Amino acid sequence: MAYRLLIGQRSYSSWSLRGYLCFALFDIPVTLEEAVIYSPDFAAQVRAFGGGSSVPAVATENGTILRDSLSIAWHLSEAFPRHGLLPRDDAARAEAQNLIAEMHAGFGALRNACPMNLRTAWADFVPSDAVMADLACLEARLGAALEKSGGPFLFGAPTVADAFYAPVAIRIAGYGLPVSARLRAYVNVILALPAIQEWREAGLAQDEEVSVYDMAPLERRRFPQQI
Ligand SMILES: N[C@@H](CCC(=O)N[C@@H](CS)C(=O)NCC(=O)O)C(=O)O
Repeated sequence: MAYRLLIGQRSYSSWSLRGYLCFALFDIPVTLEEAVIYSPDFAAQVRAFGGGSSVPAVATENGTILRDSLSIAWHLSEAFPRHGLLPRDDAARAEAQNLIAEMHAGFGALRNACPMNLRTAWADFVPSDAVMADLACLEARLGAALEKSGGPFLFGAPTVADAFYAPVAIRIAGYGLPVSARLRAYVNVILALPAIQEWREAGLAQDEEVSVYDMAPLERRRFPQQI
């Protein structure tokens, strides 16, 4: 089946990255098309693709449009039941679905305070109490999954849960957020994924800086390969 995936700038679009990883981590072929977030053409680009008002969006071979990262994940997990998008074990699959839903609906303080940025890291970021509360929740949720599975991914092998938490790992690395040794090891597993490295390289090569994501007066640092 030939899928088309509409994404925003790779350096910045965390939801696009989640959508992309739902294909890339499971070797599901997809053709990428690009829209430019914060450009005057963005709404028309998404409309021309057939999407809603945001990226990612997916067009299936028969023209069905999936206009949200969560519907992309559910569709692919049903269309490719043998590709391991969700854990096979019933309890693990239910917990993966919990984590995916919680990421999609929550962690607003962390997401707002620390926009994903694969072009640069920021020095001396001071997390607010609300961001620290999100980090504590991440420690509890991801820590429990990693302890149970033994890692290196949340449920042992990569699943959609890792696709959904990858941008959080990138934020932890980019803003130097304080995390446990267990979470740091998980962040490093995500940063080392070839799919993440290729995505980042492509973004560095072609994206222009978007001022909305500038965290000045924080100082820029080279984005780390590992933390
Ligand atoms: N609920 C959507 C959220 C997608 C989203 O907010 N995407 C951002 C880019 S990361 C976007 O398209 N922003 C531009 C806009 O909404 O105008 C999903 O999960 O796919």
